[in-house]
Amino acid sequence: MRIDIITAIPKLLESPLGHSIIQRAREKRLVEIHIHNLRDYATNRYKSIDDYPFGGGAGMVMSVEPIFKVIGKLTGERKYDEIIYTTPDSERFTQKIANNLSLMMNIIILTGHYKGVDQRVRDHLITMELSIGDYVLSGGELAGAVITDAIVRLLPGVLSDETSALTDSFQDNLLAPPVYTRPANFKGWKVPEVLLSGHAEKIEKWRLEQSWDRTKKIRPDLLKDEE
Ligand code: 6GU
Repeated sequence: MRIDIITAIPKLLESPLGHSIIQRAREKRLVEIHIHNLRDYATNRYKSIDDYPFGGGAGMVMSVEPIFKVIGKLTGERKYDEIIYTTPDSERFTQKIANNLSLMMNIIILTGHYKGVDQRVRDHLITMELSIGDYVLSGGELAGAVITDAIVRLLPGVLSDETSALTDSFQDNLLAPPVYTRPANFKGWKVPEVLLSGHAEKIEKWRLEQSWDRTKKIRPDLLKDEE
């Protein structure tokens, strides 16, 4: 899979996508992640990528020209399955969407910044808009990193234990059960007896119960919408 990320602040994405599991996936060539600096595509002599909003109002608006230029260059090189724009006023990103995107060959993620992007970008260039939750970030860059991370860890071979992505919270609309490691007794804080029993069936049953109880208590909404 290939992911092209277009951003005004490349540094905000390079670090989160340059370490640990995602970095190893890149080194193993399981994914290609290319980060493009929008400023390199500025068309005027001031190298600006934003401007004042028509009609007045606070904040700057990301201009259509540089975005058109970089997306045009990329789509001229290969076909893209989705061209995504990160913005809080859009559909909520979920595990289901991550699963779907992880099956694609090539995607572009345009990360929003400033007061927003010229609406013509959204109308004519973007195929999908995603928000990562009901709160406002100072920019869409971190949202782009979150979405990329959630996709890449699902790609075959990225996680060492093939089943571990399948047992994540949300994959079956249940929160994950608690986990423990040594020591079995730390200052009197004991690990549940069943986990030390070696009885695989009982352990599985306990984990499922824990998942259910935690979901009912913390996220009952997940039990309702079986999407
Ligand atoms: Cl995608 N962008 C911004 N700026 N804030 C957000 C978001 C995106 N998703 C949740 N909050």
